[in-house]
Formats: sequence, C-alpha cells, structure tokens
Amino acid sequence: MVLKIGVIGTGAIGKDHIHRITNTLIGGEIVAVTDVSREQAEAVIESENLNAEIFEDGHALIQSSNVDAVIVTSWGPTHEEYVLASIAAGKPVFCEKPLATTAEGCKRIVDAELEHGKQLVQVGFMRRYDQGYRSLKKVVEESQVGSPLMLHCAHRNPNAPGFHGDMPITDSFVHEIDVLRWLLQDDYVSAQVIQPRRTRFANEGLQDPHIILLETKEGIRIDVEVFVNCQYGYDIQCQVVGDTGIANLPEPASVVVRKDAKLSSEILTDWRTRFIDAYDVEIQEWIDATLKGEMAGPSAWDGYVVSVTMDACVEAKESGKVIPVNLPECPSFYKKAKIEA
Ligand code: NAI
Ligand code: ISE
Repeated sequence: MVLKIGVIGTGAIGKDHIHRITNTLIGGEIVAVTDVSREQAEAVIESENLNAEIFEDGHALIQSSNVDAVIVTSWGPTHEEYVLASIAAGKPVFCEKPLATTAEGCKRIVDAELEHGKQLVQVGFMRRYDQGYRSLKKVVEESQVGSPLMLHCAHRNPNAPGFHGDMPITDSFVHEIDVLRWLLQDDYVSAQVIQPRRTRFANEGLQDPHIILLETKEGIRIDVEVFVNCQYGYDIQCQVVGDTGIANLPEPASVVVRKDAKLSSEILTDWRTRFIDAYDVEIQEWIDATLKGEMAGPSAWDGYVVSVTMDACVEAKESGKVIPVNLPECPSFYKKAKIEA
C-alpha cells in the first residue's frame, strides 16, 4: 500500500522531503503539491519527474480525495491554518517546525485534535531520529552515567544571513528545546538568557551569541550556547553530566587525517548534511506509522510545549530575568505516547 501525499510549500525543505520520499524512502508517493509560487511547484514536478497535480492553494490540496496525508513545509505563519484544515478533514499531517508561530496557535491545534479524538499531527523535530541522539538517550535511560545533573550544549551555525530579532531562539534553539526534554523525559520550569559580547559577524541589531539556561522539574540544569555566526562550521554539541559519569553526543563520522605534522578531521557546515539521515528516518517512520493508522513522533502537545518554552526564553532575553515556564497538565490523550519518537 502506498501513502498518497500532498505537499504545501515547495521551498528548501519541501523540496528535500519530496526528493527523499521519491528517491530514498519507501511507501510514499507525492501526488499533489502547491506553492504560492506556481513556478516553484512546477519546477519540483519537473526536477523530480513527479506524476503530481498542482493545486491552487493548500486548502484545495487538503480537500482532494486523492490526498491521504499532508506535509506542511510552507512559511511558519501559514502552518496553523493548514494543520487545522487537515485535522478538520481527518487527514494525518506532518508539519515542519514551528507548529504555529504562537503558543495560542499551538493550543488551538491541540484543542482541535483533542476534539477530533485521534492523533493526526506530527511536528518536524528531526533530531529525535538522529542516531547519535538516540544512542545518547539509551545511555541516559540505562543510567550508564547515573542520574543526569547538568547538560552542556551548543548549537552553532557558520552564518545566518537572514537572521533578525529573536531568530536564534525561535528558529534554531527550538530544536534543543524539543530534543533535550525528549532526551531527559522531563519538562522545563524556568529559563534565563545571557547575552555575551556580540560577534562582529552578526547582522545589524542581532544579538549573537546567546547563553540559554533552562532548569527542569527534576532540577537538572542545562546551558546551551546558541551561536549562529560562529564561522567555522555547523556544530551541534550535547554533553550529559551524570552523578557517575559523562556522556557526549557522538561527532558525525569523519576521516581523521595525519599530515604535515597535523591531525585533522572535517567539520560539517550545513544542517541538511548533518541531519540528512535523521530526516530520512523521520519521514520514513511517519509514512510507516501513517500507513498503519498510527502517530508516534513529536506530537501537537510537544509543539505546544516548545512554543511556551520558547516564549519564556524570549521574555527572559528581553527582561534579563529568570522566567518561569508555565505549562498546563498534559492531557491524558497525549500521555500514552510519553515524549517519544
Ligand atoms: P523556504 O522559504 O525555502 O520555502 C517555503 C516555501 O513555502 C516557499 O517556496 C514559499 O513560496 C512557500 N509558501 C509560503 N506560504 C505558502 C502558502 N500559504 N501556501 C503554499 N506555499 C507557501 O523555507 P524553508 O527553509 O523550506 O522552511 C519552511 C519551513 O520549514 C519553515 O517553517 C522552517 O522553519 C522549517 N524548517 C525546518 C527545518 C528543520 O530542521 N526541521 C530546517 C529548515 C526549515
Ligand atoms: C534551521 O532553520 C533549522 O531548522 C536547522 O535544523 C537549525 O539547526 C538551524 O539553526 C536553523 O536555522
């Protein structure tokens, strides 16, 4: 059986997902696409040699009887309406981050899904599918380093040409918010943001780097350096300090060269390459689960929790204070899935 998929938004990541579904993964077929730029939609049909219909807009695509499931890869502010329309149509929907641009918007999606009575939404937090993070989670779960006490992390991009405002938090750090609570199976209670001396490579008016401090319900302290113009590469670090040992996120595999009295190995420069396997596993598992009528990945509730935490971080940055992360009780509807991928 094949899952007939419609894609809303054929920009950078939309094209990547279409490519992997068409060429790398099994069980899915792109039957419909739409983009506010029709040329863009036409171009992907041609480059991937798709037998897919182009729809006027996302709503028409969602309503099509030929579409079994929807992928939303349009701009963030459009996500909420397409996810809500997919739920109303009773169709499974994979939505790239952010689920919605406000916590209220995410909550509307959670409420619509609760009202519908079946889980239909998965959010694109792909790090949960990265082999390195999965191995690190196993080490934590098996208490191989004892009880986690602290996490030291870094999210570094070589540069961020289009970044402005709070994007280092809302566009980049969101991945840590999701993956670290999944890693620890713990929620956050407070956030604090420290703004070090600015790099001269940051866009005008952009604070870069940030040090973001989170505290969890269990009292674990997390520090994350978010540095989106670090120049040297795309570098994701995560170290768990437990009461009997320390565990590190593995480095991506790279040949070590000894030459000219130097020891060297390559550092990746692009998130696409760094997480390419994770994206493949993420979308394959989504197709497999959807074909079975299940939903197992990051849920609408997870998207909501990330949004509430992100808002606390933005407020912490603006105020310079420690800001509480106030989350309502997780509905039992979502508890059965724990914080699982
Ligand atoms: P992009 O700008 O390259 O592509 C977005 C596409 O959506 C454009 O072609 C645009 O014309 C189209 N679009 C916008 N509004 C639309 C609408 N109402 N209906 C149909 N098409 C519409 O952006 P990119 O980088 O592909 O990002 C898309 C989303 O994916 C963003 O929300 C972004 O945060 C997320 N993303 C997630 C990543 C991850 O690591 N999980 C990585 C990169 C992006
Ligand atoms: C980008 O939008 C992503 O989502 C990447 O995964 C992230 O690492 C990068 O910092 C963001 O700009």
